[in-house]
Amino acid sequence: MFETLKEQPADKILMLMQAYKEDPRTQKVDLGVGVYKDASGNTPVMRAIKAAEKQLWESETTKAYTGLAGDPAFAEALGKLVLGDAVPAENVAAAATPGGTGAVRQAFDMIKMANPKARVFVSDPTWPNHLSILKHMGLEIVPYRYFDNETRGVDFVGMIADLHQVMPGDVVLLHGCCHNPTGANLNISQWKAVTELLLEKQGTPMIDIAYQGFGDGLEEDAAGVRLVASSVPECLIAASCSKNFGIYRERTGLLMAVSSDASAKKLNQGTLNYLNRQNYSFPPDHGARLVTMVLNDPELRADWAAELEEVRLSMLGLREQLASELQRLSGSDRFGFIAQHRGMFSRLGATPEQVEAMRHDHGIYMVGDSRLNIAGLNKTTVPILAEAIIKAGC
Ligand code: PLP
Ligand code: TYF
Repeated sequence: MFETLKEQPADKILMLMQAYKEDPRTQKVDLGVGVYKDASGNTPVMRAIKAAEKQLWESETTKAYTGLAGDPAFAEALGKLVLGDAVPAENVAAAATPGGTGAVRQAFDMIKMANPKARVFVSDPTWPNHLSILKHMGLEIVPYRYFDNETRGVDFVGMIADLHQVMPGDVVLLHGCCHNPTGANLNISQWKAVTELLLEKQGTPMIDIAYQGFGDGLEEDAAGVRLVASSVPECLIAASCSKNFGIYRERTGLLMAVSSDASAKKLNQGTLNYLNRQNYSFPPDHGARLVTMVLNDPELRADWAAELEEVRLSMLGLREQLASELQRLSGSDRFGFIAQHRGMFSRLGATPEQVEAMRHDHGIYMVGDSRLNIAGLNKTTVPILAEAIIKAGC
């Protein structure tokens, strides 16, 4: 029967990862997949995570099942990290999921259960997995303008104009911070304007937050999510711990369904539990447990926050170095946006031919849409990239 299956398109980011590995050149730079790398190209296990793992190994007495929504202590700790005091805990239903992707998938499933005709508004561009999962699930996708190719900032006028099409029962997917793939983000007054528009149009926000702490800081990066969650009658929040806890392969995420009064929590919680059970029963626990331990132990938490801050500042330093190197080589400020963008990614705005030329001539691997992972750089490779960008005619 399987001969009826069709070839499915591969993930371009993951394909690029493979192509990089297969490139025999020694002089090559991987700016593809969104994984943090230190100056020597390693993706370290964070100190607090290592310490928590050691403690866990010594203290864990059982690996019996947790609950369908995972350990409630994880939901509480991560919920608080994301939402702060923006909404009372009684209004938040939550379920642990396999990574942020799992949370995104469960969120779309919950939307489909509630309203199979929901249209999901997504930024143009967005993380390719958003589109691929929505397509797979048969939910209608409506792109909204987001990136201004001239300024490389947010096309806010276009975004607001497109979100005027939202109708009751529709969902608007927003990136909580550190927009993937562009690096261009809403400021807080723009978040306010979007929130007001969604209230007016009665659209439901869904926020995907996968890089809290990678942009302007742990609290700053959550400001938009908190504003939305405290203003609207209901919203969904998909949070990932892959990047900010460096536990990519542990598959740790949380889906939260926030409502404006506690009465909806029971129904939302039951739905999240149900959805987990349909897909994998109990979510993975190891990463979630480490995150809970780190967040609930003042010493581990302080060390984690300090290391995360080092990571954030190292990426900011690379952004500034790259922007100033490009200013020097081009004699213009047209690459200033690189220092303005936040998070791991920046979209350069190069053509696919220019991206290919940088790969062919200089061994520089970035995603075809000219997204580059800033964390793939170090002080030595920044000038190599800057020269390649200028030579490619960007
Ligand atoms: N959402 C966005 C926008 C992402 O960039 C990512 C990737 O890291 C995720 C969600 C989820 O990642 P993971 O499933 O590895 O937690
Ligand atoms: O955008 C990225 O590079 C990260 C990692 O199917 C990623 O979000 C990439 C592709 C994918 C899952 C995760």
